[in-house]
Amino acid sequence: MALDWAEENDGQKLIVGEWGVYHGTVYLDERNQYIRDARELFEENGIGWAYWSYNETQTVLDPSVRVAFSKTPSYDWIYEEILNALGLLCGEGDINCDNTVDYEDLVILLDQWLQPPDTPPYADVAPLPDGDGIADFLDFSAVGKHWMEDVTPY
Ligand SMILES: [Ca+2]
Ligand SMILES: [Ca+2]
Repeated sequence: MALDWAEENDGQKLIVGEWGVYHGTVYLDERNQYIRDARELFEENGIGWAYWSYNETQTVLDPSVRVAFSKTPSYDWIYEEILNALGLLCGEGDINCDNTVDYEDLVILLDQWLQPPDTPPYADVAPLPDGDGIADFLDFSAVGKHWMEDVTPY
């Protein structure tokens, strides 16, 4: 419905702000899957997103160790699995951040071949940590290095 509206209104851009999953009622694995599915759906449809929140009820932090609303947060509080589901922490060569390097990553790379990063997921994954502004043989090498492997960033 919203995508139809955007298309009918000169391709207006959409953004989903402050979305997330309440940690108090949903198991971590289910939260991660929902977050991954939603983020991928947004990105596949060119929809911007902003995950909510940093240190509150839908946090990316481990509620068993974090201090809510702390002014001195610790990296040790972070659920790296959630950052991975958000596409913010991917294994080497895993362009679409689904923890596997396979044909889907190769298709994305070929679609963006010799182009700068434009639309996520970005094929410019090499050199680590943030790429070099173009999808080329360095990125192909990262995909080839882990071809058909399961990769996780943690
Ligand atoms: Ca992948
Ligand atoms: Ca690159």
